[in-house]
Amino acid sequence: MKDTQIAKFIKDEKARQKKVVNLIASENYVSKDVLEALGSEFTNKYAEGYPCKRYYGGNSIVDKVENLAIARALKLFKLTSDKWHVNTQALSGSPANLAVYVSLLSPGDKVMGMSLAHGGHLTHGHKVSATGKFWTQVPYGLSPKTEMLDYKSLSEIALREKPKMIIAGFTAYPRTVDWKKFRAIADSAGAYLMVDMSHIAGLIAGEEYPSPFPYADIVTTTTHKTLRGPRGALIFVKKDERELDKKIDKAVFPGLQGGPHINQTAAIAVALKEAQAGSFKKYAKQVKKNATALAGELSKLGWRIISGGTDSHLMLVDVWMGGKGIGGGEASDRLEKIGIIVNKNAIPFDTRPPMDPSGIRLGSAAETTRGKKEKDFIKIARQIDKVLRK
Ligand code: DSN
Repeated sequence: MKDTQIAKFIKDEKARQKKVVNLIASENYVSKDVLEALGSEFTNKYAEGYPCKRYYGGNSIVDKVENLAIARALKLFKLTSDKWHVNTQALSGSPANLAVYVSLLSPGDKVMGMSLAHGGHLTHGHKVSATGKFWTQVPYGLSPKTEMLDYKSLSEIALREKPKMIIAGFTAYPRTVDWKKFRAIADSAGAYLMVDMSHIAGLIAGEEYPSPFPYADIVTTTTHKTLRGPRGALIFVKKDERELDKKIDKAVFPGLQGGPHINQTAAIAVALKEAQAGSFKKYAKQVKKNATALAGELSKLGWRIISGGTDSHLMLVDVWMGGKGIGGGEASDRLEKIGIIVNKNAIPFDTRPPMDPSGIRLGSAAETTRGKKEKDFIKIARQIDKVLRK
């Protein structure tokens, strides 16, 4: 590369990534093939529109790429094109979710989503997000007793508020979600059910987490977390007489975006193929085993794990422990000093501010990609314990 400044930054970042222990639950390490596709000549191409319906010439190869990405996405999640449609063009998770709002709802409609403080995402209707400014969030949270989803209370909220859409799927909820119960709740309120499976997509692909597809109307996902692809998103839409698929496509383009990033689509296609391999199944299994080992050891060492454990790749650790410990901000800083990268995170019913909450969120996906096993995660837990003790 001729640009020596950027070349140096790339080299430095590569070295940093190699050196640290990465426990950011939403990050992962992609393959060389994914990087190659992302850095390919497809970045030069404008492709506004959809396969065989483009506004620019020269898209015959691009069409093949997008069609292949769609076919691989369907295959990975055991879907067929007569029942499900896939849009591969949303640039990342937030625009994908916004496209769902724009296509299914009218401004001001009620959307029932988990509050950010309990593990929902900004785009599930939080007031600082466009989704909370133009639509009305009906928030739900976790049970104060179990710190888990309480479907009875969800059902009561849904029946009382009659939201037009219910969102299931979270950024900081470690437990298994009962999609079937969400479907029943959505039906009782006459609401669409949207599942945001961004965090757990790789676990679902590896059959380590229940699939939401038998129950959801729409499933969105980012492609760069447990799925281990490039940054990007997919929107899966159930095909039926409501023709939601056509609405979603229109909302993405021309509603919210111009030309898709076909280099990104090509890289997503590569990742989707990688995720079909037997080795990815093993990976997903190990991700869960490693998270269980990390949570188990931290718990043994006296740290409070929110909800008592994890059924996925992530966990929330209460490092404040009602004043006996330290804040999440300080915890994250202390850990970074010894090369362990985490993010500070609110815990349910947190009494501390978002910039220095009571918890940290830990995930096992990235370090599992680097080959770490349970014994390594037990060692990491012991390092964390040593550094976080007051
Ligand atoms: N920032 C992502 C996460 O860490 O979960 C969600 O957008």
